[in-house]
Amino acid sequence: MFTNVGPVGIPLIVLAYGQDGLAPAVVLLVLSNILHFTIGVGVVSGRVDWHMVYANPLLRGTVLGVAFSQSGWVLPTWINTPLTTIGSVLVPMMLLLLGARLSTSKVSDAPVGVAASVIMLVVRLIAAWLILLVLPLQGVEPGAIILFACLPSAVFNFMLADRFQCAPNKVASMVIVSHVANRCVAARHLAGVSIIFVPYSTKSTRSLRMIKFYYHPSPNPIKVALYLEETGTPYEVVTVDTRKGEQHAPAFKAINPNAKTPAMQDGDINVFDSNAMLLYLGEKTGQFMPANTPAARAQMYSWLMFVATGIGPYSGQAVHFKHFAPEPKEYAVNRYDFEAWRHWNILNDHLAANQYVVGDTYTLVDMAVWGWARAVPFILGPDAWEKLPHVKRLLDEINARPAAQRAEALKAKYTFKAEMDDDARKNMFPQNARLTA
Ligand SMILES: N[C@@H](CCC(=O)N[C@@H](CS)C(=O)NCC(=O)O)C(=O)O
Repeated sequence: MFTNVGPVGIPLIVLAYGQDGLAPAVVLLVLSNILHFTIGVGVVSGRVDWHMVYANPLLRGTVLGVAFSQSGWVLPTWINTPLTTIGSVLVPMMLLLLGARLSTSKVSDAPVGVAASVIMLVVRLIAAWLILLVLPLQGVEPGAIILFACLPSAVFNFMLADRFQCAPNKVASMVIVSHVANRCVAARHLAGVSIIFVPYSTKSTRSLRMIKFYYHPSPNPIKVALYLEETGTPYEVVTVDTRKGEQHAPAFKAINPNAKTPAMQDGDINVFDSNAMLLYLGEKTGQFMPANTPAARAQMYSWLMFVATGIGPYSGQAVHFKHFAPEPKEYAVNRYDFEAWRHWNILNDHLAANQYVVGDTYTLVDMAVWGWARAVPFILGPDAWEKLPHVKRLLDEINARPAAQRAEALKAKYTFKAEMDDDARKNMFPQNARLTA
């Protein structure tokens, strides 16, 4: 019995591993399809019908796909767009046709269906385990193999059994039972309480699913915490106590060479700088992004960079000179207080005419603003909110969101050094060493 790689396997693996899962999924689809129409047909009919193999559209499509990708050919848009549209329509149509075809079958042998489904699952998991022992698979590949072992049986098994009259009712029972069982297991796995995957979930499959979030309770990390919370993205916190100097540890600098928080590891992908992380997560999840139009994306990039290069750095320097720098500092305080106010006023004016930073939906740019807006009285002074009512309105609205409360609550879960003593100053402001040298 071959598994349902196309309609079930590919969406499932892309759901679990994102775009990284697509390549191994397509390779498994092509391999499984070729085997199905050679060995599979041979088993049910007693001989291999090579015409069936050559006429297989998936095989022809694969040959064309490989030829295009190797040669660098690109289809003109006027062919590519209608073909993509037809392809998108054909997938649900194929599912409907397969479902309709299956509905004409007789499920007369449910016990055989149950027994065969259990045996197939066990055999496939053993085979997957052996493959993992023998082949040096990397990245998402081990997880993909395990996922594929758990797929239900393809409807094609029934169609071929029916065509060659090889126990079609028994095969129909196996297909139906395995689909029902698969839905239960997949739902449990995606809910994070998998029973089947736990013993087999090698380090790579687990770490790929769980983002490592390098966190300190300060404005830049907390905006990313908010995004992770808003999207329900699973993550594990790794604390970086910057007052203790943990940001300078070589292991952390291998992830963020800039030696600042936040940073993250998504499987074997490292991302650093809070705004880059927001964009990375936005592209990965597709959530809290503005409309996918040039105009909306232009607004997103412009305002995100305004926060990244203006609001953040000027606010940070204003805090530094007002609260931490030694005297004399009048010139620096004047410059950074002036620039911080100038940036916050620009944002306030923009928010006077717009509910959110980018148009009328809450996006990752509002989250980037939120990280710093929480600290406005510390940055600009206790009366600052009187002059920035529109920023305050956005801050209050985001503060009321449960995700924001969960992001804020992270701070209380971990212990960080609170004192700004000589050691903390040495770790946070290493430039001072040049003054005493
Ligand atoms: N551009 C970076 C700035 C990161 C940054 O300055 N992080 C601060 C916390 S908000 C930090 O880690 N400071 C410790 C240090 O400067 O040593 C970002 O947006 O992530």
